[in-house]
Amino acid sequence: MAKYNVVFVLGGPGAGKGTQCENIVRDFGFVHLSAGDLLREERQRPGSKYGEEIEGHIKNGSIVPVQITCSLLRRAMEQSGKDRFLIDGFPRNKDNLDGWNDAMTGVADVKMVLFFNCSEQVCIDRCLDRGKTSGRSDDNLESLKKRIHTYTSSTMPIIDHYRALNLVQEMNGEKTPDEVFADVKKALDSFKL
Ligand code: UP5
Ligand code: MG
Repeated sequence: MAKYNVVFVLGGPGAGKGTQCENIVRDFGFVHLSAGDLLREERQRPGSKYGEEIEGHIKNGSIVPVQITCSLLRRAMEQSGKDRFLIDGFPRNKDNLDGWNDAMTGVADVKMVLFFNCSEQVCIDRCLDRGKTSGRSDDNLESLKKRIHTYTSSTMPIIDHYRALNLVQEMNGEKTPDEVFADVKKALDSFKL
């Protein structure tokens, strides 16, 4: 049996992944690891070799090479001392998926994928609204168009891959946060880890 159990949390930019992960942590006791947050921390870390490379990808809405992201995730998993994780915003493309499978098969079992489905316009409106205060270098229209393109062309096929494995629980991410969380609860209750 693998050491870790993992739920991947996917959806477009601003679909509500982070918001719902906070709710899940409160009620279900997972450790929340946002790949984007880990990359933003690594970007700021003095002495990091990857700072500029990470910032270039974030601004462009493109995807950081999996060796960087997966090693940040793995280290955070090991350092937590826990065994159940919500991995938010990863894997986003085939490189991510292959790198994860190479490094983590036998170490972590992917038990479920929570997918927050949200229209492009709602995603854009939410991120632009958040951009008024977030300080994120990618919450602007130019970056958002690229983020949406990457999501559609590279991340949707990963969701489809997990759908074919019957692991995807799809939520309508356009409902209110409380309504979305009610759906999340049903999905997690029906699937005992
Ligand atoms: N909000 C949330 N839910 C709402 C609801 N139901 N109704 C109304 N409003 C709602 O929410 C976004 C905003 O919407 C907030 O203001 C919230 O209050 C409101 P949030 O929960 O933050 O959405 P989330 O899906 O987490 O959006 P986020 O912008 O974080 O998603 P992204 O996937 O774009 O960002 P992430 O941080 O994961 O990645 C950023 C970049 O890092 C990527 O573009 C990429 O360049 C890089 N990256 C990698 O290269 N590899 C990785 O593995 C991960 C990231
Ligand atoms: Mg997020």
